[in-house]
Amino acid sequence: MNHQFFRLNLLLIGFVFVIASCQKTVTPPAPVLPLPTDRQLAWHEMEQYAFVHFTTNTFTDKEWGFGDEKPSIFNPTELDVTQWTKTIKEAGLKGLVLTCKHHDGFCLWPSKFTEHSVKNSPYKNGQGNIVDEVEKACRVDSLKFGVYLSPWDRNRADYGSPSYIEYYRNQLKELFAAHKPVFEMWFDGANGGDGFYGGANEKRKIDGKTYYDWPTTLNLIREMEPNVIFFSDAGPDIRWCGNEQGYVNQTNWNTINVDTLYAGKGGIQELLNTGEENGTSWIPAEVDVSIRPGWFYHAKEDSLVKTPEQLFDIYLSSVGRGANLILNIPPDRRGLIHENDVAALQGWKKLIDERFNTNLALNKPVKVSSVRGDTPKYAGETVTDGNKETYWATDDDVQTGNLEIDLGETKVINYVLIQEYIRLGQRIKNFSVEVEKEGKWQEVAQGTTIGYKRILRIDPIEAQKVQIVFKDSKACPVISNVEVY
Ligand code: FUL
Repeated sequence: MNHQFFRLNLLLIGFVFVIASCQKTVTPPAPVLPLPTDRQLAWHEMEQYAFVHFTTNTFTDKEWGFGDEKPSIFNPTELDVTQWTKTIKEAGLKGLVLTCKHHDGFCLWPSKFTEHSVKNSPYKNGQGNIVDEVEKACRVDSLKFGVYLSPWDRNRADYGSPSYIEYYRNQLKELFAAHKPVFEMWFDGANGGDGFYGGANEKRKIDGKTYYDWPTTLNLIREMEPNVIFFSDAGPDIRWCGNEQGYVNQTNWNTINVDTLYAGKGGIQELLNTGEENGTSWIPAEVDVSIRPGWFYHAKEDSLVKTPEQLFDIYLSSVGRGANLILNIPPDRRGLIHENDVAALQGWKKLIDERFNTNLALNKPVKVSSVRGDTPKYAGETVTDGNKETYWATDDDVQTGNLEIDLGETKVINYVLIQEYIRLGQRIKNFSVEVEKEGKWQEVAQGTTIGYKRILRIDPIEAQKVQIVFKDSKACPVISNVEVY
């Protein structure tokens, strides 16, 4: 009897042990700091949106208005903001940032703090409000709306003195009270010195670091719009990519040291272009580039609109390198996006749709070098399940590894897309893409960082199996998605 009881007990203990080990909880990888905020994550997911430059420059054929332009010259005769938003939406862009005021100081809304605005222009006999019209059209087309308000103002007599800062803040308050939500606020660092300045016609120098007292201004806006993303050369939410040609470096860290940025040391543009592996802040890059040579519309540039193929290259060197793209599309003097620009955008969208039409890796089996805690939660198939919230990870002490995807049949491969689960930080430093040829692995592409998204173009090659080899990482790899086209 005793003996039997002992055996029963043993059985029970064994059973409990089996159950416990089946349910063993494997902790998620520890985050690699710094991490993106929720609003930065939402911004990453937008990937691409439009910039719209429109002001008196459109009518004077200038890029930087001096500030002495008469509001009477601002006369778009066929302005139709719904044509802008329709074009932008159909191009696959997710938002629109409008130059509510550029360096010339002319306001596209009837600001109560200045006479230098649409209210003194022939547009709608001074009754128009282009900021409002654009914002409303964005809502109709489900585009997010963003604001550009140039800190440098070549029209204002008091530019350079404390009263201008009050003026600037009043305008921000005016804009943010009237328009909600605003997804991005673009602070332009340009400050060329000379200007009209209420008739002074002189050069004015300000100390960009102290004059604007940015912390106070940003707090003020943040209180009105908690989720707004601030763009400037140095962040705080997103950074300039260091050029206006349409690319970030192949190595693109979302992390950077704010100290280095503000110190304004030599090589700052290069630094902005790459970020810093051990940067202490998450400040990802935004690539700003115009569809034309200039930021504003000039008839002489009608033949110089970027081709769909050029725009596609820009897509790969911005979104395809883990940055976001803000593509400028400037309306013409009629107040419409020119036919050539519309055609280029349509062609570009067609290329993207064609080239990324069928994800050959979707729901395909994945063999991996190892799985975190040997649990299905972190298995290889998480990268082909079409769900960005699930991810493959290895144990903490494993910082290399590979994912092998079987496409099921031989296909021509042109692009490989990889995403890190950046909610846990950016990790990968070095990787390669290989395809199986006659039983041997052949390297077809190699890369450094991944971040939110990395797209590699490869010379078209036929293969059934593709593998990604992670060679170096700041911590265990955490990969949420792989697509093959
Ligand atoms: C620059 C400005 O000076 C250009 O005119 C344009 O607005 C561009 C986006 O930023 O700093």
